[in-house]
Amino acid sequence: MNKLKVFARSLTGSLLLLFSSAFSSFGQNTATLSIAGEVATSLELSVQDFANFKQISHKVKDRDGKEHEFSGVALIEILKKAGVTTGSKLRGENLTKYVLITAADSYEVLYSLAEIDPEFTDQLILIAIQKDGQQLTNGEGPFRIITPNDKKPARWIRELRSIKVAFAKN
Ligand SMILES: Nc1nc2c(c(=O)[nH]1)N[C@H]1C(S)=C(S)[C@@H](COP(=O)(O)O)O[C@H]1N2
Ligand SMILES: [Mo]
Repeated sequence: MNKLKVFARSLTGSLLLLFSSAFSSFGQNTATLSIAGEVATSLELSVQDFANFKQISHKVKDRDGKEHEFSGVALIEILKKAGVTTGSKLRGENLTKYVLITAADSYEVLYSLAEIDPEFTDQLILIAIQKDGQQLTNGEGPFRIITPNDKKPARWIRELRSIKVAFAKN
């Protein structure tokens, strides 16, 4: 084989590699989730980071009555990791803190800390990363809140990107 042929071959090989890696990541949403505000440590979490937390699955019915199993990590676990005032610290003025959750489309929803803390409630607020065993796709993921206890899914925020903890009072 002459040198030109070898060169052409390796060039084709690297181009193929380049395209295949570009296409395999195509459609895969690598957006991260930030946790900031009234926290001890701000966090920036990827889907991969979620493997470091306790995994929870929950079956819910969507608006058409179809059942789906969502899996991920409880919101409280992420807040604890960021050092938010939960448990015995959730008293006094800390009870005026809220969690503002913002999505890629600027949709926002709010929960009070007491609504999330297991010393106040048994309800689950899940940050799902999978639906029926598959990673959440664009338009829904990579992160979505699931609050099974809410009678309507308006706070089941899709594509959440940021969680901000703040004081409601001045
Ligand atoms: N990011 C984002 N999440 C959102 C909304 C939205 O507009 N943007 N709409 C909410 C409302 S009002 C409803 S009823 C549900 C609908 O969920 P579905 O699209 O899975 O049926 O998503 C909620 N999550
Ligand atoms: Mo809605």
